[in-house]
Amino acid sequence: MRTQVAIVGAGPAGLMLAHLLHLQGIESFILETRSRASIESTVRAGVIEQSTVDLMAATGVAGRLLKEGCPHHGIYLRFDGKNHFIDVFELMGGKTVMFYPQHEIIKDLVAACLAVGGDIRFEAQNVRVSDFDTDHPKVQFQHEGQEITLDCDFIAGCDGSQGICRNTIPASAYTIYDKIYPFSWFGILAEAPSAGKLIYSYHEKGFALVSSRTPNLQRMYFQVDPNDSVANWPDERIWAEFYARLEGEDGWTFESGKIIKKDIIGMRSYVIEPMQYGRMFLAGDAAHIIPPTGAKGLNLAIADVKHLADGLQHFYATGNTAELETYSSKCLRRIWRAEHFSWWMTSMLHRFPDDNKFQQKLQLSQLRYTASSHAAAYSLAENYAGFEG
Ligand code: RFL
Ligand code: PHB
Repeated sequence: MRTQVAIVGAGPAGLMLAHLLHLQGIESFILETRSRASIESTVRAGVIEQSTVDLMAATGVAGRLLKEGCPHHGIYLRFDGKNHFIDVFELMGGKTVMFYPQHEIIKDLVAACLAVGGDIRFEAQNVRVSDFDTDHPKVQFQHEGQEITLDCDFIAGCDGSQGICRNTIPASAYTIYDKIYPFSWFGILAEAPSAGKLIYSYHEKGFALVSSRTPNLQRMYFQVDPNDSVANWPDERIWAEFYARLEGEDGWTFESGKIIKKDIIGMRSYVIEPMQYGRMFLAGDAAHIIPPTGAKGLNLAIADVKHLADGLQHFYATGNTAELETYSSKCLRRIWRAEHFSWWMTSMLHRFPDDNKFQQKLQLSQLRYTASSHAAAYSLAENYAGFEG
């Protein structure tokens, strides 16, 4: 079999790349290890930047997002027993973020791809990439009991943080920059009326986050020890922890409900440089991981594949690889800004095991400054809404 661009992974990066390439008349083929039902139901991101919304709208896949997504004018920082609003919409002159679940984006992009005859092989097994240091890369895999070899011009490694593409690049060809944080997030999905607010809470018992998915589905997180396990947290203990960390003098409160999902999410920063080797390009979580405090991962994945699609389009129009050669450096500017912002938010809002009272005073001072200074609030808003350059 043969295609122009073989895409490994049907996450936001792989699916959006296939969509952008299709619009340029470039053929692609997606391989995905999981089933369609599984990728269309896995709960992950929720906060979508304006630039992602705009790109989806400009390329005709934002119909449901614009109808069902929920624009958020800003975020609340909760400390000193009160909510402090950072009005992202006002500060950014109308630019803001939208709430729309990642798995709904996946559904929209899978549907768009299949509607134009795109090829997605779900439940592909034993996926291997090779020969990307030549002009004739290959992807081999098994599908429905058959061994298949796919010849292509380029490979896009969009296979997420646990994928195989990154690990096939010779170790001498890249540098890894990483950081592991000394805590994880305990996440829940609960059938409870949404608080209608996105609240990042700093508390002496540790960080908590109130988010939502739909008007009747609340997504919430709190910081736990990285060695903690879901089994240690019966529902009553979870709600008691949320109420303790979100208490305040302002009377703000939220409703508990039936918990339908619990998970523990590691907190890590990770960047590989460069994000390309020969004719293989890494995009999204395959190339970088961001702690979710900044709500950036999906948005970066979409920004990466826009650059990649532009480079490929230039190549197919001119036969020249100049644009493709700048892929990595173009992506990395935005990635490092997001890495810094997510690290900054994480550092300001979490309890660190080795923190002393001095550190905690600094965190509180930073929070008070951010909530009361126009310049500091503007900086948070600019990064939260998505800073491109
Ligand atoms: P994905 O989504 O992991 O997709 C990779 C796909 O590749 C498949 N795969 C393979 N396929 C073929 N062969 C192989 N060998 C393969 N190995 C893996 C996988 O099955 C999968 O389908 O990566 P992608 O496309 O780069 O997208 C990245 C985003 O998913 C991720 O950055 C976001 O979810 C991060 N994130 C958030 N990002 C935001 O922009 N806004 C948010 O509000 C936000 N909240 C979050 C988040 C991530 C979270 N977790 C769970 C880490 C909240 C959380 C809790
Ligand atoms: C979410 O809704 O899952 C969410 C929101 C904001 C974040 C991270 C995750 O910073």
